[in-house]
Amino acid sequence: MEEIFKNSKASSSSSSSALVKDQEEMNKKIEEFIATLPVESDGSALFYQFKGCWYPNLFSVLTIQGTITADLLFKAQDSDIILASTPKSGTTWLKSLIFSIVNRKRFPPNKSPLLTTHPHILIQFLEIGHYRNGNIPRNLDQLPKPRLFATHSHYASLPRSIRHSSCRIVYICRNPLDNLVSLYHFRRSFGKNQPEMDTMYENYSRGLTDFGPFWDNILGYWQASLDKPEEVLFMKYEDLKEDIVFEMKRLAKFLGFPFSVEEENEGLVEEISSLCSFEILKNLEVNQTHKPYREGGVSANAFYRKGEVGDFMNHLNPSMVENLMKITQEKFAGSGLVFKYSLNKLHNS
Ligand code: PPS
Repeated sequence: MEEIFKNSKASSSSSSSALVKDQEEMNKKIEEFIATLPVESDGSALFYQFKGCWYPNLFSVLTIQGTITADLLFKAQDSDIILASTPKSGTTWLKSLIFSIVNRKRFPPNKSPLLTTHPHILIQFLEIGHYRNGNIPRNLDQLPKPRLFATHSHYASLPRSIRHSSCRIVYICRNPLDNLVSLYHFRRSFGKNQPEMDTMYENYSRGLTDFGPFWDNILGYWQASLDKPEEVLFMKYEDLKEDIVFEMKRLAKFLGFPFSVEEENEGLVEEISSLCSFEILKNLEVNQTHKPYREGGVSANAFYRKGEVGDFMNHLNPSMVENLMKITQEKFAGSGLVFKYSLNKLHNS
């Protein structure tokens, strides 16, 4: 794979026609490389396996193409903030929170761009957004600092410059049962011909899911958060649901934007948490529409469904629940990682 860009000048050429030609050449090489990778269908979409991660091929967006391009060309800055997540684990929520915390001096909650802009536009993914389909963005240097990016990649597959910089990474994940159910509904919002729950469950259990295996995605960041706690913050959807104020303060401190005593006394933490709450965001016009949140993207409202812990009980049968919890327990054995499956009960997983 390293050979792909060896002689490429795509990131440094000066004339635009040369850039386009370089980009086309790179994309061709990447496409040829992708054709050599293991590929599987989940009954509806194709998935390519690269460095142990299953990359979905959705909406003609070759996610893996974006991943490889970002790996080779993205130049991280130490002040960057990277939001990483397993899909359907609270990414949209955390995008809203991080954007609001970091930009609170520029945008107080009542003037927040979140009121009129989808969170996925305010913080874009590297592989699915900026670099999707092998696009090479030219304007990332002009983004306000700290620059905010998102990714679903495994820790080991993050763009190399992120791994070699000291930018801050915030990771969020969620218990696998609610995660699977959320993913199931998300896929149904794509239209007909999506896998039924039985099929999704089978695929999920053997690791074939967006940016899966689910457990590997989590364990990479979990280990990184133990090794480098000042650079990687590990968060869980259930913890945010349980105590948003505590989690927001933890997040803000980690990001280098701690809330001052005055801000706390003024109720700013609660104001931001309220702005970013499921009830408020879901009901904003910008998030209610069926229209794609960006060209070629998913419907804006597909990112807001129920927003609860424990909804799996309404969708998975007892044997699915038991089996997924057992797999999770085995995969996380010895790691110290546990998930909450309801907000009152703590299961060892
Ligand atoms: S994605 O596609 O990876 O960006 O999806 P992601 O945002 O990670 O996950 C979507 C689920 O998160 C719920 N959601 C929220 N929960 C609480 N608060 C807020 N503000 C919020 N915004 C989105 C969303 O409803 C999905 O969960 P389910 O269980 O399907 O409702």
